[in-house]
Amino acid sequence: MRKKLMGYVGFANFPNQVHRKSVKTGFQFTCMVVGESGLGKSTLVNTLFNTQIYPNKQPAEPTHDCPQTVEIQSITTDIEENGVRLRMTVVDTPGFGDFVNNEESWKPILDNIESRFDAYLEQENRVNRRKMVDNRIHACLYFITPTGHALKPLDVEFMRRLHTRVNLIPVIAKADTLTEEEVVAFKQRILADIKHHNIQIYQAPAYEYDDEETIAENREVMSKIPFAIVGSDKEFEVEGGRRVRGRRYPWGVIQVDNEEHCDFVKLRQMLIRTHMEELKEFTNDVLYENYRTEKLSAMGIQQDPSVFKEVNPVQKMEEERLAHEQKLAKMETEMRSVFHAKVQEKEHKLKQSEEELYARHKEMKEALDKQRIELEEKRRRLEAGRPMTPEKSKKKGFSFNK
Ligand SMILES: Nc1nc2c(ncn2[C@@H]2O[C@H](COP(=O)(O)OP(=O)(O)O)[C@@H](O)[C@H]2O)c(=O)[nH]1
Ligand SMILES: [Mg+2]
Repeated sequence: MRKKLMGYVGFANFPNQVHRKSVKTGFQFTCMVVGESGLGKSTLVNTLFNTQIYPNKQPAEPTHDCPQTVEIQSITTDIEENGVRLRMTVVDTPGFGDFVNNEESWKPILDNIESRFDAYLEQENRVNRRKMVDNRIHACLYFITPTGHALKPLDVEFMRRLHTRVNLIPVIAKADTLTEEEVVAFKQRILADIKHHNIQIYQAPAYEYDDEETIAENREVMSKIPFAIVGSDKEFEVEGGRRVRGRRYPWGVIQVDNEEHCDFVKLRQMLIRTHMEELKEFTNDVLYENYRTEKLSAMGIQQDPSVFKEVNPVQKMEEERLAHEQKLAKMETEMRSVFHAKVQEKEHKLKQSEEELYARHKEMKEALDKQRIELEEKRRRLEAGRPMTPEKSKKKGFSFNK
């Protein structure tokens, strides 16, 4: 039920308070990148934040012993833009898919994600919860090899294992190696595979109170998934003397920040400009919450339903709506009966005055008739030649001389 205020109260200023608080505390976001070696993960992260988060890698010596497991490396940087601070953590997973047998490549990554949930859960159970550190992974960019065919078993396995624990955002790596048509066909094939395997990739919620522009923008961003991306931290000069980030080929420069060349801009827009909070919220409210419930019930902790009566917001809204409707209906019937009574009263009054008028009319008519008869009588008497007394005739204005 929406109530209108009679005057200014001040809570229209809430968004400003939230704004001030957020700017003061800063923002924090953790993103994971997963994909086989050499797909451009490190390059993309550098491109995304326009900084050298990762130093240029020196290729390992041929004799160098390769690590036998997937490593998890995390780098945190503070980035500032217009006075707003963002603490960005990128979790890289070198070694994923690099082995002869990649069957369990997903395992160390899942373990890492869950141990971050555990750490958060442990903090929640502490006596002092004032200093909570949120190291949970808010988004996972999964790099798909630009084969132009379909998802590989490794891709399907990883996504199937991880989709209930993290916001999966699939991206087509090195999209400059595919033609425009190949990208379109590959995207369709990837989405079909994802659907076939019942994999839940990140889906942005739509809000009915968003303005049309925002809805259209979100739809546009979502329609690009899986994002076909090109990464580069090198700049080149293009015609017109502009310097752009891109990759140079004998036939031209592919521009990272040009939406006609790749979906990099859309990916950045979604991750940073439009959906960062959304991704964090979904991680906290759905992914983490499910993990927590599973974990606690596995430990034999059960919720007493009589103590925590869960409130279903949809049901509650429905109840409120019903109550509101009933109230409206009641008000309507009341108003109708009042109206009816008023009309009846008015009608009654009208009828009464009509009768009165009619009675008066009758009375006056009778008086008039009576006078007419009298006059008639007098006239007849006159004509019959019965003279009147002079005084009387003068009074009446008659003249005998005539
Ligand atoms: N064609 C192409 N090459 C890329 C792209 N991004 C990175 N590379 C190159 O791929 C190689 C591996 O990149 P790197 O970021 O180290 O990959 P990582 O192992 O996934 O971190 C480097 O030589 C990059 O220059 C891209 O979008 N297109
Ligand atoms: Mg790397």
